[in-house]
Amino acid sequence: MKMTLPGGTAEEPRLARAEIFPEPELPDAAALIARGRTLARTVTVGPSPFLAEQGVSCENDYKRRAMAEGRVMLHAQIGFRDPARSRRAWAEIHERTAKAGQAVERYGICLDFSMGYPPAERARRPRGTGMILERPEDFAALTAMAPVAPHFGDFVLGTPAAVENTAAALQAGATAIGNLGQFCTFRLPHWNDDVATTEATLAALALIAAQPVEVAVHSNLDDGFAALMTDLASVLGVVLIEQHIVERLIGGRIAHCYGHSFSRPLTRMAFQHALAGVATGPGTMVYGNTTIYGEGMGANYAALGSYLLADILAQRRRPSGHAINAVPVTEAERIPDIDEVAEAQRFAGRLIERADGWDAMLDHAELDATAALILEGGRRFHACAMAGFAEAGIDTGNPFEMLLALRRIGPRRLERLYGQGDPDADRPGGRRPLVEATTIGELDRLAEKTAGGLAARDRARIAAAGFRACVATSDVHEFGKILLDGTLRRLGVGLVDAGVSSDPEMVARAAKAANADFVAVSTYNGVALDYISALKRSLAGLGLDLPVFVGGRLNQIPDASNSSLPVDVGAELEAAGAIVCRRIEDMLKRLVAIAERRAAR
Ligand code: B12
Repeated sequence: MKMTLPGGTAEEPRLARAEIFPEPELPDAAALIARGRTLARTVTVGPSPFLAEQGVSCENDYKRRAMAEGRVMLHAQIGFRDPARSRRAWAEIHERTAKAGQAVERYGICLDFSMGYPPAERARRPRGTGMILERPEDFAALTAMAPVAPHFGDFVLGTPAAVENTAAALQAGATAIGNLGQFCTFRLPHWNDDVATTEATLAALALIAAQPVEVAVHSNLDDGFAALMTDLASVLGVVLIEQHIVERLIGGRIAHCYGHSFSRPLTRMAFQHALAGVATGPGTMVYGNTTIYGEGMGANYAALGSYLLADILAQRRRPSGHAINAVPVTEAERIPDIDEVAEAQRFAGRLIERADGWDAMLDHAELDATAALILEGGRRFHACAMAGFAEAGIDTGNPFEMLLALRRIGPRRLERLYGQGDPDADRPGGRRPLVEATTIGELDRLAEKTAGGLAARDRARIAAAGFRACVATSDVHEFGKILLDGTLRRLGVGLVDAGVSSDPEMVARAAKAANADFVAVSTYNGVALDYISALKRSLAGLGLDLPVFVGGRLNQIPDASNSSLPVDVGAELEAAGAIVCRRIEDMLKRLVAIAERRAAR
C-alpha cells in the first residue's frame, strides 16, 4: 500500500503557513484554554431529570452500561422555533414512547443558526427555522420536561456564541455538546470573523474539558467534512485529527456522529466498525440517512427501515454507544411535528425487536475487510496530514492553529492533499477512493443523467448560447449546487462559483465581475424569500437585471406564525421576480427558451 507522505499532488500544491495564516499574529491558545478553565470554576453540569433518574453523573456512563447490556439506544431530534412547543415535544415524545415500552433515551436539540451569533446581536441578525432559546433559563426549562438525555448538538460549539451557549447547555444538565463538525464548515450569514469563532470555540472546549464529570464533545462528521469527502478513509482520518485536538491538546473527550450521507448498508456498517476501532468513548448517535428521503411517505418508510436495520445490526455486532435515529418520513418536506417524531420512534422500537436473526445472514468477511480498509487508510491519512501540517509550519501542538487550519483548508483540499487513493483527475475528489463515500459520487452520476436527459437539440441550443452562470448557496447545504454545477458544466455552460453560504451582496458582485448571464441560488435554511429579495436589490444596485433561478427548500416561517412551522414561499418568490425551480429540469427548460430568444435576435 502506498503512503503519500506528506501530501500534495501535481494538481494540489503543498500547504504553506503564510497562505493559511496570513495574519502576523494569532491569539494565544494557552490564554483561551485558561479562560475556559477559569469559567469551569463557576459553570458546571447542572441537575437534570435524566441524570437523576438514571443515577449517573454523565450520559457516557449510562451509554457504557447500555453497551455492556447489549441494548440499542434511541435518539430523537427536536426543535421548533417556539420553545413552548419544544417543551411540549420533550414531554410528549417521552410519554408516548415510554407507554409503548421503548422510551427514547436522548434528544438532539436543533437550535436555530441565529443562536450562533453573540447574544447581544441576535435580534438584528437573520433567523432560520430552528429553536431560539433567549435566556440560559430557557435551556434548563426544556431539559426539565422529561428524563431524556439532552444533547445540544448544533450551533453551540463552533460559533461566535460558543462560550455562552456551552455554559447554558452545561447548566441545563447536558453532558453531550456539539458540534465540532459545524465549526469546520459552517458560516453564519454576514459573519466573516473566523478568528473570533475559533477563539470562542477553543475557550468553550476548555470549559467542557475542565468539568469534573465526563462531557462528550460531539462532532457530526456529516456537518463537517464527511459530506464533501469522497473516501471514507479520509473521513476516518478527520476523526483522528479531531481526536488529537480535543483529547490530546485540550484534555477533553470527543464523540463522533455519522450517518446523513451514508447510503450503502455495507459501508455504513463498515464505517461504524472502523470508528469503533479508534473511538476512546461512546459515540453520540448514528444519524438517519436523510439524503435518501424523497417526497413519498411510503418510499421514505422503506428508506427508514433500510438504514435503521443496518444501524441496529452494527450496534449488536460491535456496540459503539451510538443511539440510532429514526428520522420521521416527513423530514424531507419540513421540520417534523411531535406526532411524527413519536411515530418514527415506535417504528424503530419495533424494528429492534424484528432485527433478531438477521446477523447470521451478513457476509462478515466483506464487512470486516471494508472496515479494515477504512481504518488503515484513515490512519495513514491522519499521519500524512499531521506531517503535512508540520512541514507547512502549522504548529500541530497548538489547538488554535489546528482548528483554524482545518477550517481554512476545508474538506476538498484536505482530501486532495492527504487522501490515500491514487490521484485520478476524472474523479470528483481528484482521487480514486479506497472506500467510496456515497454522496458525491451519486451526485456526479445524477448530474450526468440530468444533462443526458435533455433532448440533443436542446443541449445544442444551450451550448451554442455560450451562457455564463453565477452559482451560489445561501447556507451550508451544498448538494443542490454540486448537482447544478455538474449538470450545467456538462451542458457547456460556463460557471462562476459565487461560493457556499454566500451573502446576497457577495453573489451580486460576483455576477457583475464575471459578466454572468444569470444567477442560480440553491437555498435550504428557511430564508429563501428574504435572501432573494436582498439579492434582487443588490443586483439592481449594481445596475443588473439578470434572471435569478432559485431552488432547494423554498420556505420560511411567517413572522406572524403561530404554528412555528415553515411554509412554502414559491408564489412570493415568483412575485419578487425569481424563477422558481422545484427541479433542475425546470431551469433547463427556461434556459432553452432564453437560448432560442438569443439565437433569434
Ligand atoms: C443533506 C442535508 C444536510 C447536510 C448538508 C450537507 C452539505 N454539505 O450539503 C447537513 C447535515 C450539513 C445539513 C445541515 C443542516 N440542515 Co439539512 N438537510 C439535508 C437534507 C437531508 C437533504 C438536502 C439536500 O442536499 N438534498 C440533495 C439535493 C440534490 O436534492 P433536493 O433537495 O431534492 O434538490 C432538488 C431540487 O430542489 C433542485 N435544486 C436544489 N437547489 C437548486 C437550485 C437551483 C437554482 C435549481 C434550478 C434547482 C435546485 O435540485 C435537486 C434535483 O432536482 C434535507 C432534508 C431532505 N431530505 O431534503 C435537510 C434540510 C434541508 N436541512 C434542514 C436543516 C434545518 C438543517 C440545519 C439547520 C440543521 C441544524 N440545526 O443543524 C443545518 C443547516 C445549518 C445552516 N447553516 O443553515 C431542514 C431545512 C428546514 C426548512 N427549511 O424547513 C431540512 C429540510 C431538514 C428538515 N426537515 O428539518 N443538512
